[in-house]
Amino acid sequence: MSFAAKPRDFDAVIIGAGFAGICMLHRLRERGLSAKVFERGNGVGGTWFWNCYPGARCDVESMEYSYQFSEELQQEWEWTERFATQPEILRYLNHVVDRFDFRRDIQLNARVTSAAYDEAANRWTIRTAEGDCVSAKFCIMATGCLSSTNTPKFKGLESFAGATLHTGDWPRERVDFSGKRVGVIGTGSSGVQAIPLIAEEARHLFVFQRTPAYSIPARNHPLAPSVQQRIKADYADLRRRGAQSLLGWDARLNERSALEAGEEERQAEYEARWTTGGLFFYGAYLDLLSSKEANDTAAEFLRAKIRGIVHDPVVAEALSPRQAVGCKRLCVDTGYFETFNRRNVTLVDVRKSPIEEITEQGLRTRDKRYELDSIVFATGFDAMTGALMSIDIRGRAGISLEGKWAEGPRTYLGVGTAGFPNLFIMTGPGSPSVLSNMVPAAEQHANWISRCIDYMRVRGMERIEPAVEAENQWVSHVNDVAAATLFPSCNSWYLGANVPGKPRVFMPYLGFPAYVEKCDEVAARGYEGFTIT
Ligand code: NA7
Repeated sequence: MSFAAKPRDFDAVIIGAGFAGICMLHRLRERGLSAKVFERGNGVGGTWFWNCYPGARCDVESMEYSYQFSEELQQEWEWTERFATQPEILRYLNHVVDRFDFRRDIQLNARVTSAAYDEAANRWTIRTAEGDCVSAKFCIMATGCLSSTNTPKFKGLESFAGATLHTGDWPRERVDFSGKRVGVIGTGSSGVQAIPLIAEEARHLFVFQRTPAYSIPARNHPLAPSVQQRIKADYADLRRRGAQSLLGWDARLNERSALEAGEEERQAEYEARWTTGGLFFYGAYLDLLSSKEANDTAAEFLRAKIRGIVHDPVVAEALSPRQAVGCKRLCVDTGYFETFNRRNVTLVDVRKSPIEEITEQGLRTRDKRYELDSIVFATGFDAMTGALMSIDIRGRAGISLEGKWAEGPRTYLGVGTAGFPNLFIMTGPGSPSVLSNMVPAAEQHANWISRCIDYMRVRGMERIEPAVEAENQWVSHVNDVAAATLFPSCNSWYLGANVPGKPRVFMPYLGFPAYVEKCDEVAARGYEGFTIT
């Protein structure tokens, strides 16, 4: 049975063909529902399509950053490296789309501009900038958490005569920096990955840093077939360990407190994590993200590493973060701090001397002018809400999502929002999303949403939307969980603090296992907290 009525009507429209949209399509298709995916890029992949800057690489290990919905797929795909590069992830997603014949339901180069709910018809009307107009019973936002780029509105931005680039919207063709004077603004994960490679090519690289980043060496290496075979022999075990871990991937969490451990033991633990490389550092101690005193021990360890790598003590000091470790997303690098020992690299501390304007020739800080041929904005994203807000989403009685979320996003479980029936948000604010492993998080939502649709179909139900009280309680709970951690103590994109004027609200939910349990419980109780008719 299908809900569809006319050819341009679908059971569901999915907006976005990244990891989330693709597995959502799979789940709907296997139920025989009609679905259409709109994707603004001219390829699938979402954030992995757009972020093709030099050095772009996932910092969750490849074997865990992949789909679980098909055992055959899990078994047949061979990752080549411990941490996959952006091109390899894009190859993987294209393989998935072809292998399961998804492409025929995905319309590329289609930017959705509006989605409006018609109460009388109980249908959503979805329009694109290219002139498409379709209707659907369910509207599913798979628009991604990091897909709307943030370019600070510097004075004179338009006047620059050279090339401007953004890491999150990088040209498809190779950019050649050889012989060029390049400025990179921003030292978050994207800057940290791109800077070492741009430095190797550029005549001179100026790094404009506002907040120094903590970064752990990736220690990336080719993935030996024997290692893959061992994991594949019991893939479910790795997936189970991931699902049971706070962050949704197996961080090998040490259950001890950093403060219980003696100095020697702590140094050994941190050293072991540093040597292993990657985000395992998060798992060093249970209280790293909740106790400032515990966190200080890790911060000092990481600052000492920077002092040990960077030859010039003044530069090392400028590169040393003061915020809590992990408060802003921990970075993972290959040769980042070493890059500042190169003679063609200059660190510019724009916290001390802010960027005042972009000029025709380059950039001017309060104290100095820099002549540049290219400026790379590694300035991040309007995270978690930006892509949703770029679409005019209207619910019951024409209320706009933008209006409803003016003081910050409000959702129930990050998956629905009161006043917007039959609208599902994948990895939305209020769900673990960016504080977990995005691929299992997206799949968990695809599974939950599709089972919810099953529940409705079996019972002849037509509408689902969160009850306001349930939503209010959930928003408070998300904030309470965050308030018990060090996350609110710095200006991160988790809080929207990187975009001037954005409400300061902690958006993701910390705790993948607790979240999954809650979602399952809600479903088992007949979608408790939702009004379902
Ligand atoms: P991030 O982590 O938001 O980093 C953006 C960087 O740009 C960060 O260093 C910012 O400094 C800097 N920035 C932003 N605006 C300005 C202005 N106006 N002036 C100077 N510097 C600025 O984005 P990424 O793309 O690196 O990473 C996003 C996520 O992708 C990452 O966390 C992973 O999950 C994958 P600030 O820290 O705000 O002082």
